Amino acid sequence: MTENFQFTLSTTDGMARRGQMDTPRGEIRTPAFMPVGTAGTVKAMYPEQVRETGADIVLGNTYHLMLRPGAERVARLGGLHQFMDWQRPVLTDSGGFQVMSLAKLRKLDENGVTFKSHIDGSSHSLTPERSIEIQKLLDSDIIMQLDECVSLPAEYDELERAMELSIRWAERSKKAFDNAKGRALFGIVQGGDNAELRARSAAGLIDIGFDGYAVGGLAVGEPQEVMFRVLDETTPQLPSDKPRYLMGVGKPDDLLGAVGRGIDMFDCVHPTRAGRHGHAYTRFGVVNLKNARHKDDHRPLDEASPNPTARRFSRAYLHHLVRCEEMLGAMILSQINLSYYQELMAGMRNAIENATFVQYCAEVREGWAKGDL
Ligand code: PRF
Repeated sequence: MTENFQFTLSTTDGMARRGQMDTPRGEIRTPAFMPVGTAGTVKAMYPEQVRETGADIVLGNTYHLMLRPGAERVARLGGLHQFMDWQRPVLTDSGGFQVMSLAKLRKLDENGVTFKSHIDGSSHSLTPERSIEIQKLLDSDIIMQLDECVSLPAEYDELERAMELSIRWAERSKKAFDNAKGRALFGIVQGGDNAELRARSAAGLIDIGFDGYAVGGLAVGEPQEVMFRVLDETTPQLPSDKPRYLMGVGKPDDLLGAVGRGIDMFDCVHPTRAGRHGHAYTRFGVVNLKNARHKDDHRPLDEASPNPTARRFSRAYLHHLVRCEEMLGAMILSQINLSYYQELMAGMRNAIENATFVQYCAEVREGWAKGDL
């Protein structure tokens, strides 16, 4: 354990990196996948189950928690870790991205964003300073700057305006953060699908100086090959001694491709959301348990899985739970998907250590290509 946030890079294999973040609340092995715990819960999972899947850190959301139950209330109740009883590190997103995708009547200007809550229509505002204040009240370990994410495709002028605004907000965020002891502050690179804007964004953030650098503004409507091209152009612009976080990504194949392009951290609702919709991730790809072909299938999802839950229940039973919209179906499939994601991250970390990353990715993709059944 350490008093301060620290990132150590231990090995590289091509562009792929194996490292570790040390925080007062524990270590985070990288490449890392962070399950999303939007409202102070990784949906349908007990905190100890989240840990058992292999997660070192979870993500929380400024936007949701400021509206309900309120940041000041969480602080009075002892902070987010105490509130949800997850004692390991938490990263919180800054709120801007969620305002843009969820809130009503949004208005964005130089100072920040004002919006009406999607829950009760009440008015709120979020500035770079208030976002940092909320994330401190939540007692977040890794704090994100407020930024503006533009969905793709977009015009150059719009991407440039949002990127430059995000740099000015980065500067204000850094000032408000004020080197809070034991916590980290990450800047967010914007610039859409434009290499020159991405380079200017990275340079502006590096000038200000952050504990880590996120790549935002991807997985917002562009094809995977565009996202990969932007990563090829962007990660070489970032300091090699700081963690790099690709926000809101992704599916298993995105994770392999992004780690191979120098990304260290990910978060995504996909594994838990897909689970709640009856989709299971296995070594042989995605299984849609809603499908009638599973009705009489007594076999488990994967009899050779290292995850006991994936060996335990028959496909017929999982199909039944999903068809009946039983809560246990969502619980089991969320556990299975998060376990699969963490297996994949552990496999990549191990492969980087052994300098077999490319080979590992090929083997994993071969399994997916075989398909289920
Ligand atoms: N900015 C922030 N959060 C995000 C994104 C972003 O660009 C994305 C984009 N994939 C997901 N979450 N602050």
